[in-house]
Amino acid sequence: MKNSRYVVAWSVICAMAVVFCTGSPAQAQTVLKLSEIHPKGYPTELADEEFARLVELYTKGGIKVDVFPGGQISGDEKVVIEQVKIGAIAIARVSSGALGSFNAQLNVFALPFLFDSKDHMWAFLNGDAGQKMLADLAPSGFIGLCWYDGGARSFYANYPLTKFEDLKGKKYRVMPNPLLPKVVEAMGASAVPMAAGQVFSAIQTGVIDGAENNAPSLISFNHYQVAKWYLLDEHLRLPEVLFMSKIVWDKLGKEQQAAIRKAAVETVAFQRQKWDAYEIEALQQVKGGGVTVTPVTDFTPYKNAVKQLVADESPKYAETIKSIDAVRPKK
Ligand code: BDP
Repeated sequence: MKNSRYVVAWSVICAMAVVFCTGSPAQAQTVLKLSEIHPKGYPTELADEEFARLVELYTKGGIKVDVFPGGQISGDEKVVIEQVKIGAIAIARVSSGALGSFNAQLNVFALPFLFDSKDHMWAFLNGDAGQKMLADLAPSGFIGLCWYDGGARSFYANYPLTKFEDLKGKKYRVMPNPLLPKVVEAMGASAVPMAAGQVFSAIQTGVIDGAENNAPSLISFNHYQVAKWYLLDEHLRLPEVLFMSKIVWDKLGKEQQAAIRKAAVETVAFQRQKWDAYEIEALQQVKGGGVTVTPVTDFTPYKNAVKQLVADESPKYAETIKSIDAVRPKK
């Protein structure tokens, strides 16, 4: 017990380096580490940088956010989240799919075909219920700062994958999350939970047949080089989350906390704009890289396959789903 308290205290010191510029506490600068799995220039990474710029501006140099892109801290978001939880890393940007293992309410996003469109998702995320989900991360030890766009996820593979039936019996990587394996299994494939950082070699060596993600990630993780078929079934929309360690947060002053919140909120439109442009460009790059991209015109078999799973799981998220349905675009 004593030991683990020591580890937590020491980690917080590491996550919150305080640099005394002139030796006078009035000019002390707190440096906070931010972990990002994607490389420099990726839409979420650009938003992290913008967030860092705004935090420094709004705290008048009192807080500096140091962004560590490309999974430098860890290529495993589960490890990153654990580190944020104990205060060893101050801030991270991860997928809500990964954070769902630490805060069950987020698993609602792991329900396939939950949102009709990007606009539908944002109508929910920007509304009261979406913002409350960020606030409700606190009991898990996190301060939710904002949502970012993560597009729609589709299956890709190292064998001809052009229709629903091709998924059957194949091994697909999923993010470690309680619900995601069930989604892939409902579609007829078997699910292999693994960290994003391991997927490239797992496809290359045939440990798995494929994975599922948005086009920008196929580029950023280089998966398009080893998986030459991409089936755009768009079964999931998992928003990205920027969040902070509650342990570190609680050590900051009220004004600093307000400055961080303001900075985060202001990066949302920025990230969405970068995302919208890159989503299109990345799909072009995937095609240019020799990947056979098949759009889905009839979603019926996909939706039918997960119907029972959605019916079984939905009651756990009844309130949230009610809010999602309330902003569903009229057909
Ligand atoms: C990408 C997310 C990233 C996740 C990755 C994954 O941006 O945060 O680590 O998916 O599948 O879309 O693990």
